Amino acid sequence: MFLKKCLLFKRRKISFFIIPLLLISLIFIVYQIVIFVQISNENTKPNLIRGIHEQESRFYIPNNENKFNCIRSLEVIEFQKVNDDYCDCLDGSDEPGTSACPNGLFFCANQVDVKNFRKAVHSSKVNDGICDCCDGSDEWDNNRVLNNLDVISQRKAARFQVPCPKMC
Ligand SMILES: [Ca+2]
Ligand SMILES: [Ca+2]
Repeated sequence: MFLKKCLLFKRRKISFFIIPLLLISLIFIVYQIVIFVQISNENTKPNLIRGIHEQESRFYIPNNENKFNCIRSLEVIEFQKVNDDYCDCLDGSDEPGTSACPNGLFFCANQVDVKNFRKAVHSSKVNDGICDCCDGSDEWDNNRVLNNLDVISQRKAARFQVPCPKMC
């Protein structure tokens, strides 16, 4: 009888330590998995600069001297001048995400055309207050135009102003 009680007591004592230890281990393992998935996702995502086509992302990596080579006009500028809202390259390639260059193109973040290419809009349409990309990515600074139409008029015209509704 005494031996049986001793065994029962030992089992309770062991379970008293084992269950919290298992729970802590489980939480630790889940935490490690979450961290691993986050790191994996960050490494596989291309580091896209606003407004560029992903096929041109290889051009938007600073060289060893932290410079950017204009894609077609071949000037070399400081990499920090990319998307600084001032046109430095003759071809406009340093301003893919702003309206600074008159000859630039802005690629919508989540919209493709009928040929499954990312939709491009002229750089003059970036932040002009009118939603040209269905995801509103061309209006990233959310600047409203002065004379905002009511929503019904916008729907009738099938043209929307900032704030852009999700249309993708
Ligand atoms: Ca620039
Ligand atoms: Ca626009």
